[in-house]
Parts: sequence; C-alpha cells; structure tokens
Amino acid sequence: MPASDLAAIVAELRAAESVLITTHVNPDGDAVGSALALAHFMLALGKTEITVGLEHRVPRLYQWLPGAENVVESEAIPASFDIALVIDVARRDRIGTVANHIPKSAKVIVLDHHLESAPYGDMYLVDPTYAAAGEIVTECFSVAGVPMSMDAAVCAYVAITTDTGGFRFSNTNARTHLIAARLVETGIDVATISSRCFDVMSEPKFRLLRYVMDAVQFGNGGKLAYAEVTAKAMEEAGALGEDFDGIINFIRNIEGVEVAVLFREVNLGTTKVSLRSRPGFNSAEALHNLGGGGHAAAAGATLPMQLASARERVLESVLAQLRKTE
Ligand SMILES: [Mn+2]
Repeated sequence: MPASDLAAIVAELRAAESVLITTHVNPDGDAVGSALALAHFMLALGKTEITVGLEHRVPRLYQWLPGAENVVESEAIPASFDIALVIDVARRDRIGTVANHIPKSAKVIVLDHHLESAPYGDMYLVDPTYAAAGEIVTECFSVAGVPMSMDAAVCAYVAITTDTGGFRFSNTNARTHLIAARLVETGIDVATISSRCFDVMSEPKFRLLRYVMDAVQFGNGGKLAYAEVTAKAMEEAGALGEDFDGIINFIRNIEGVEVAVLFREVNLGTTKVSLRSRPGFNSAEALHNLGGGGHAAAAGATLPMQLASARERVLESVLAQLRKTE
C-alpha cells in the first residue's frame, strides 16, 4: 500500500460518517493525547459518531484530558463504522484486542511517527520526522482549515510535550515549536498542563522510582546502565505499568551513560524491556532482532521469556552495538 498525503486522508475523514479512533496498548501521553485530539478534530468536521476505543484504560496521569471520560474498552466498540483511525502506532499487533473489533468493511487509516517499514492500513501517513503523533493531528486541523478548540489544543499539547520530554529530547525541531505555538495561541494554560504531566508523582510511582534507583547496575565502563523490577517489587510498591513512564530517563541521565535499559517482569514468562539512548546508539536497532520497535533514542519490546533470559538476550545485543560504536 503506498503512503498517502495528509490532504487525501483528511478528505477521506470528511467523507466518513462514523469513526473509531484507537492507539497502541499501554498508551502514553502522545497516544492518549493524539487520539483525543483526533476525536476533537472529527467533532470539528461535524461528525457525531466518534468512538475512542482502547484495550487498556487511560492512565491516571492523563484521565483529566478533555474527552478522556468518553474512552471505551474494546468490548464497547460499535459493531460497524466507516473508518478505523489508528494513531501513534503502525502495527496491527500493537493495538491489542481492539484489532478484533475492526470489521473488514471499515477502512483503516494509520497516522504515525515511528520507524516502520511495512505500515498497517488501507491508507497511511508514517513520518518519523514528526516528534509526536500529536503534531500530525495539529496539521490535520490546518489542512482541513477548521479552527482548533482549546480542548483539542490541550490534548495535542500534552501529546507533543510528553513525547519530547518538554521539548528537550533530540526529536524536538523547529517545526515542533511552530506547531506548539499554534496550540499555545488558542489560549491553553501551558504551566498547568506541564505541571500535571511532569511534576505530579503518585506515591506508588515514588516508591517504584526509589526501588529502581537502588537497583541500577553498570556495564561497559559506565556506558551501559540497567535495572530490573520484579513483579513482586511492583506489587510491593503498589505500582502499575503506567507508573514506569519516564522512570528510565533517570537512568539515562547518569553522566557517561549512553544507553539505559529497564527490565520489568510482567509474569514468569513475559518481560518488558525499555531502552533510552544518547545520539550515536540506535535503540530501535538494538531491539529489532528481538521483535521490538520504536525510535533511535527510545525503544521497547515485550519478550516471551523470563526476566533472567530477557536480561541476557537484550544486554548481549546492546553490548554488541555499543562495541560497534566505539
Ligand atoms: Mn508518539
């Protein structure tokens, strides 16, 4: 399937009557923010049959976003709709159980910014030069020539500010700021949004952070830092998967560290791994052979193996790439 431009996609959305909007499992700020911004976009186009459906519930951190209260779980997705809009992910296997609720009759349109060689969808726009999927949604408003509501702008701003770490990560470019400026011009309260996204830490997350900081180990002369969290430690902290958001950055921030790896035991046969790296080390590439995906600076994978095996396999791949860059 050839890539489509945004004008063609917007024309398709204008012609639709009903739409399902979804994103990847374990949704982060960009996933939730861009999916909800898209819902506001469809509203701005005059559509009324809009469903935002996710396998997982909206993380606590983003439940205050305008429209988050309307998000439904897979089972509540209507039996039929014209278009399934998939945002911030371009792989069918990453939208979880939602995939089972997309009828063959629905056209699938994918909007994403991850490195993906074979995107899912009948139409897609996958452009890794965008720092966040929320930027693409903001472009939709411009392409369609419809005004952006403050609610839409709040959602898109959360998407962009979280995926860029507050406009600090290497994916941030001039266009990111230009797009963000359009959002700020709607009158949104940047200070309050930023505080809600970055400053507020739940007690379980604080306990998880304390645990991880204590568990960090180093390798390769300090260029590698990694930590692992067992299911038992998670339970003791009272933490959920969403509480891991951002924790790995503390490890990558240690001076001299080029790649940070965080392992999380989901159960005895499943381990999640996250990678964050500095320029020069490609995280997505390091996890490619293990079925992972993401960006050069940030990538992740879910491995069907126990913690110790996952640690061995991932560190082997990471160390091999570290040696290549030396
Ligand atoms: Mn994203």
